Amino acid sequence: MSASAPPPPPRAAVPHPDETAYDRRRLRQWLAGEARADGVSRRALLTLLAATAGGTALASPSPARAAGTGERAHSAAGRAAAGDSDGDRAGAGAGAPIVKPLPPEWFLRHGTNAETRWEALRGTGLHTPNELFFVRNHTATPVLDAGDWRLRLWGSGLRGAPGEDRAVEFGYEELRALPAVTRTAFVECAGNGRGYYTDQQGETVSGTPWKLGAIGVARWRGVRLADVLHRAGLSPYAVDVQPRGLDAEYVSGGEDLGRVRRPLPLAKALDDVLLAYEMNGEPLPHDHGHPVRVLVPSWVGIASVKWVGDIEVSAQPLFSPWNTTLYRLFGPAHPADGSAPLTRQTVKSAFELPDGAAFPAGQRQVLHGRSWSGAGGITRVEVSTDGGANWRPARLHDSSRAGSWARWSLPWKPGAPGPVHLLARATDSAGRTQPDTAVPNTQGYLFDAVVRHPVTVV
Ligand SMILES: Nc1nc2c(c(=O)[nH]1)N[C@H]1C(S)=C(S)[C@@H](COP(=O)(O)O)O[C@H]1N2
Ligand SMILES: [Mo]
Repeated sequence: MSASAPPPPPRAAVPHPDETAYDRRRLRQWLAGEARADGVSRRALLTLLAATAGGTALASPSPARAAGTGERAHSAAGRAAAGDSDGDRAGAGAGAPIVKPLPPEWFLRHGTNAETRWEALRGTGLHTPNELFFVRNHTATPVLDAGDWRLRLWGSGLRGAPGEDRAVEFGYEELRALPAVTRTAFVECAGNGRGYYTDQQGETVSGTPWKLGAIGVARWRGVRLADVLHRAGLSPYAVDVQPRGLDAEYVSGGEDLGRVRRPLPLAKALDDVLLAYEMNGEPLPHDHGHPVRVLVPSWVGIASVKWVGDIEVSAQPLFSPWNTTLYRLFGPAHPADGSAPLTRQTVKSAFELPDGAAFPAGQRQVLHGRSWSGAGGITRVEVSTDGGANWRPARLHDSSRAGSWARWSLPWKPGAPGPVHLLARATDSAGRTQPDTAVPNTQGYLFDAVVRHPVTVV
């Protein structure tokens, strides 16, 4: 085995260029009074605008639609700089935030959230069993009845006479009667790996200090959002689609941000997004969005709104706290006033081992792990069993598949007793390789660096 070439220098986790351009256009439209931003302060939007080319020319903006609906006194931009928290406690609800059992040998607890332990995935297949799947709740799981559930589509992006109430409803059975599709996809929190910004890089970041367990891969079954939008009467003027959850309003730092909602550009909504009602062959479990959730393949988990109750289809661009002050990159390495909203996930790798796993010296082992990316399938994984000095290619057990992970393995005969770090470094079909260091951001999103996994040879 030989030392491989040094990995490429660290670079910012850059959002998709199309999304950057789209975001700028939307912000300029807001400035011209052509966009709605309920629940987002003018100040927060102006801060974002300052980063765009057109932003500087505009001293005295007057967003036509801000009054009445959205203009609450949020100091959201300031909060963004300080970093909002992925780990805030539930603002509402006295019961347990998560319904399913969370045995400590399977999960690490973080407030209203639960992270899957990687050692618990050893021996599981491509799909993460529902019982083991991580849970990320802004507040608490609402226990909903599919029989009472309705999905309401509404807004200026649906066809209808002016002044007419443009709204269409679907019941659960109506949705299930539409053509079904099945697809394997991960849901991964934008903050997955956040804890390593601190542990490996000494950065202070806000939010839940996830290790690498805020990801799961499932086989989702549901209907294409595109089919539902077309049935609802999509107008040629629609630009944004904003699903909203039925869970409680999210209160962060004393401010009520409203119910979880985040606009999707129409192009993505029409591409590969599902309204999922089954997960791994079972009705969607309560904690994962029962009866129906949005599933946005390859994008950050926040896009996959659980317990979806309504979808605004808008002819105007939309903003929410979840694509303005949250889920953008802030900090010195990023545009002065924040990146475009996060979309695709980064490349990561994890060993199916507990931290501090012990291996007998001189005994042949097989190390197992998985790698994944939001930009394509995994084409190559290299592993180092000596702290990064030497690298060997791992054997890939799954073919390269966008939106999923690839399992891999590598034989290892541990040498002399003592502590050692295991490292895995993946490359995806878009040519992205995990760097040694992730470019930090205040809220600790999109970690992508190689993780140094501590084990002991005994
Ligand atoms: N309604 C609603 N949808 C939501 C959330 C939430 O708190 N409420 N959390 C989001 C986030 S941040 C993530 S990472 C994923 C987590 O999905 P899971 O809990 O099924 O793993 O759901 C997303 N959808
Ligand atoms: Mo998340």
